[in-house]
Amino acid sequence: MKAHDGMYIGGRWRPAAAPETIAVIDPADEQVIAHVPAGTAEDVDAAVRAARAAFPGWAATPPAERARHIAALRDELGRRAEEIAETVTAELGAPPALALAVHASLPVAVAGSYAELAGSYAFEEKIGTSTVLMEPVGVVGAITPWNYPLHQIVAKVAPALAAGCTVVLKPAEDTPLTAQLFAEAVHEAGIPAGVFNLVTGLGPVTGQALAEHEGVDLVSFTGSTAVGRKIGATAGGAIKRVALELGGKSANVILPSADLAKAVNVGIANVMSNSGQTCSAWTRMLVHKDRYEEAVELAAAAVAKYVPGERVGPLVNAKQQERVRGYIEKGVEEGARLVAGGPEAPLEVGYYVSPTVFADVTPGMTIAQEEIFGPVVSILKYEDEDDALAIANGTVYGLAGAVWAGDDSEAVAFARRMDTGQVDINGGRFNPLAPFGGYKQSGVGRELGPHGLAEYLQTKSLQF
Ligand code: TXE
Repeated sequence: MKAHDGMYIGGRWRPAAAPETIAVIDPADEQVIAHVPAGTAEDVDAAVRAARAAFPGWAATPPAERARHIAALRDELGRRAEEIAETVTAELGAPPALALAVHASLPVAVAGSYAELAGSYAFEEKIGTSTVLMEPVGVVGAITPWNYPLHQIVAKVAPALAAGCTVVLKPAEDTPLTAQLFAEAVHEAGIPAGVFNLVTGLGPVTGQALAEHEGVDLVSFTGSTAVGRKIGATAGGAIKRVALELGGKSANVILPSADLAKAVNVGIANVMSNSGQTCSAWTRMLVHKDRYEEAVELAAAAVAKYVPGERVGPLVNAKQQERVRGYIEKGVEEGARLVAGGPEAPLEVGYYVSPTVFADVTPGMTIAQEEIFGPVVSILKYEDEDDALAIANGTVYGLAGAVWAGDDSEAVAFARRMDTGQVDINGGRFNPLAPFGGYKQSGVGRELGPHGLAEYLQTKSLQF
């Protein structure tokens, strides 16, 4: 697979400071497909300097012109959709249809939304006798995960650029090729040198150097809660702005009046998509006791359609495969009833995990509390609405969720009581303008839409 052997810094591909490389592996066949440079603190420093140098010019560029640049980037990403999809399939293992329909397309929609917002956002407002200016925070250090390689990048870079910030990106070590394609698109779009910079490398080396760099004004991180906590502490110590998008354990609450078959089928599809490697996945299905067995049967039938190697891809790497299989073993050990799947790998080659459904899961079990990040659904039973709410809110996370009921207003009444950042009502629909982010330990700050743009701004009041 095509790969750059340098870093994209200051508008060109430059040799890395050290000769070490990272092997990129296709998780479907475990073969090495490329190598990219393993960045050091020296590379990070060069990238941050380039971003700092470009900041005054980009911040002073009129928003309408920044909008034109982001529109050019959107067009470039759209033009490269097939190449992007193939790359995501190669390094993440996403089935080709999903790679094209979601991994390559979603970022085009998000970039498009920021091309519009950059031009229409009120960067200045009157409050009483004062004028309040919304100014870019400065240099952004973006650290992204591998689960939606391009979406995670665009969800940070597009709003940062719209706000007038410049960026240094450290993408996940599992999926650096998509990040290199993104850098090529930035270049082709004619975005000025230094506004966007890319340093590939390992989390504890390159990522940490970026988070700690004193030339970075804001760190935007998406990944595990453990690393997020560390980055939050570092940023807090330096009085640096931070945005954290972390894990989830979202509840899919099916109220008694809901269309059960639809709620269960969509619920299973939601978790199976991307092999369960989605932070907002509805991994806990909550069903009323009177309809419980019916729901379990529907879930078992629904999951049978998700065949590993066809509709369901592998997990991203061997570590994640082991981790998810470990959770499945834990579920069995703690007494949950396995109704589909199990810990055995379904295919001999590739980091596959069997699509798995557990019934008789109780709220205190490990599989009902911790983020599994694989194709595993836990079905829990509730007595009444208050019990359902206590279960839904009873984890340290609060990222997303769903409520199904006979009508939207009943579902909305329940959703208002949920401690979570996003709730899909009777199925929901993706809206690139709606804020996305966590309550509780699911994170700090919001991505997407105007709320996502506001993360990259600081305010100045002019007093008259
Ligand atoms: O995440 P890491 P991992 C969750 C999910 C998954 C678990 C582990 O539960 O099973 O995390 O995944 C960089 N300083 N999510 O190990 O390590 C790293 O290089 C600075 C949820 O892959 O958090 C990568 O770019 N950066 C999730 C990014 O952090 C560091 C998406 C994420 O990797 C670093 C992914 C350090 N010390 C995993 N250590 C979501 N919220 O969508 C690592 N990194």
